Amino acid sequence: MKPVEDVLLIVDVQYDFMPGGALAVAHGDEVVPVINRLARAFSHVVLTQDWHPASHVSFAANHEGRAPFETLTLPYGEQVLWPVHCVQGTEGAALHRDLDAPHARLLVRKGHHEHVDSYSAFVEADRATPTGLAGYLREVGAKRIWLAGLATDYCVAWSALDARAAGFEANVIEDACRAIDLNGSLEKAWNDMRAAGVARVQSAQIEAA
Ligand code: VGL
Ligand code: ZN
Repeated sequence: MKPVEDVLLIVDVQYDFMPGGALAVAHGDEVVPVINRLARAFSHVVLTQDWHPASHVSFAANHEGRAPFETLTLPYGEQVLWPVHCVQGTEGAALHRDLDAPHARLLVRKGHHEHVDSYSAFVEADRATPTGLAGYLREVGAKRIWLAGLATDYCVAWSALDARAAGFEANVIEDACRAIDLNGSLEKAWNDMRAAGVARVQSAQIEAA
């Protein structure tokens, strides 16, 4: 790891994605100790936090007669309708208290626009509105992004694809992630990532510099 060029991006390690949470990811809590070990190998760590208003367009509850995990066509494309999750300021939106990365430099909150979702930490689901993360990473000289967190097939995958699109090397640390796996989404995510040149790595391969 080069302190400037390698950045660990820790995606959405929040209570609503943990077992028992509003949008529980199976075994989501198991990423925490793996990520804590990884965080010690990186001097440059960035966090993301899914951060929706209660009125958010991605919530099934905000569409009359619609149920969670159905899809809806929105002006920017197909949107999965989710259970209400990660509402700004709620306990469920908080980062897991055992996540141990006190040296993290930046926290990117995403999904805060009422009418647009954002799985990606880089560009919102309208594929036009940047979060500012690519600009930040370029400005500090980052070259390689290492991704961990939740969920493999949504926010991690979209972030990895957009990291590549923004010109960074992207590496998804598989055992530091867990998936939602809705209608084949996990297999599709790995296929899309492979096609885009995203590397699939394991945490044991990563050594501190
Ligand atoms: C996520 C679905 C909805 C994620 C966030 O963090 O992967 N998935 N919002
Ligand atoms: Zn969300």
